[in-house]
Amino acid sequence: MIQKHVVLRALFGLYVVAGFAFVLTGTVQVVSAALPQSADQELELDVDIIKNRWQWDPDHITVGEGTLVRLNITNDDDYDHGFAVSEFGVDQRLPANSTTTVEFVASRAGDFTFFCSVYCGAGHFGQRGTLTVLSDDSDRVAYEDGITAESDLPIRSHKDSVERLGYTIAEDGVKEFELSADHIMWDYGDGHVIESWGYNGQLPGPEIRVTEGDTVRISFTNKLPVATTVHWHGIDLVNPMDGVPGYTQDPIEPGETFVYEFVAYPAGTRFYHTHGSHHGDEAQQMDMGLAGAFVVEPRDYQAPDVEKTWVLTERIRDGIFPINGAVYPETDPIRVVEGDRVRVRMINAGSATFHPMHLHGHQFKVISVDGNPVPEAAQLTRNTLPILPGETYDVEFIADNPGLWLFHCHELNHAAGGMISAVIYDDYIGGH
Ligand SMILES: [Cu+2]
Repeated sequence: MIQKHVVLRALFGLYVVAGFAFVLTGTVQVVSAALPQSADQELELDVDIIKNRWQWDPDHITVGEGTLVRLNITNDDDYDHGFAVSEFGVDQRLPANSTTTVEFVASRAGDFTFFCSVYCGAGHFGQRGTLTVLSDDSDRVAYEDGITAESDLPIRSHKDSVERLGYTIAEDGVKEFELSADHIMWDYGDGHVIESWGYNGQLPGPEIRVTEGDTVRISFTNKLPVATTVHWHGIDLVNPMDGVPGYTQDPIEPGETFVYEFVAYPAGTRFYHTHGSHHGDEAQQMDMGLAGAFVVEPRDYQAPDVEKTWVLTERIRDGIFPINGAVYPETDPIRVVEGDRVRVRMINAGSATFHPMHLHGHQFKVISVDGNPVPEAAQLTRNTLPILPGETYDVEFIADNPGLWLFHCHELNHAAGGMISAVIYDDYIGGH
């Protein structure tokens, strides 16, 4: 597991800049800009960039508020990176094959993203980590101390997941759902168990499926150690229910419940996902698992013979690209019989990368884009379809070529990271 926590809250007494001298040796550079007058704690930490993987190690650093943070960052890549934390005005180039020291004071509490600020290739946009700055007096300190040992969290996998979220019909006819965001350890099925945040304790969250025009009431409880929100992606709802922190609502604090109520419109493959506690942490919350499908069926819905919903997500720092919370070969295949009409609803709920989804042995028609039906004359016939973050596509094909056929992401690093499923014909005997 790459994710590590480094917690330091020791008191070092008054730190005075003038009292320090830095030794310059070899490729170590010292950045002395923006040194503080004083800080009551300090943390010196070695950070590595894992070679050719666009990952920080550690990728989660926890410090107390007011700490002078000194990071000795080693970049063994043959290309430059950068280290930036926008909120603290830190942006430092990290030249290739060298160690650079970056200093700043973590002057206020919260979760902050540190990221690569120099474009460096394929993994650039995923090269992120989290700096958690704990305020000394918050309840969160005690809470985080309690869960820093990751083994305290329940370990779950796609085998524990429910496919669809059940509901009750209230006296006023509204469909009522209970949703929570939970802190768990998630097993993607490849032996790696990763600290995650999931709706109702699973990745992705359970599919919510309703009929167009239904009024839905979703009682959401935040059981995370951080504030969050829920956004209903692609639904034309009333503005106060849109789930954007600081814009349509206050962030939902740990332990709080917020009730979302809206009319499900228009029909189509939509999804729900965190919008973070502010604009800066949405990506982190998404990639830790806070997304699920929201399918609105039209009133006259004619279900195909076989229907699948795939939520495509990413844990870039861990090299994991799951389908419905599992990596190949743990992913569920699509089981068909010859002649079936098969619909796959694909949702890219990752924060950064696109997925050219490719089906072997068949052509499919793209029947919906972002949930909205494509007129028949305009439906493209394809076998590979790129899906950008935030997009959804419904594709349909006729099972007319018996066999065992892969259906996978053709960004082959993603395939290697698990984004592979298959179409399997019942009774087919053959192959290797
Ligand atoms: Cu991909």
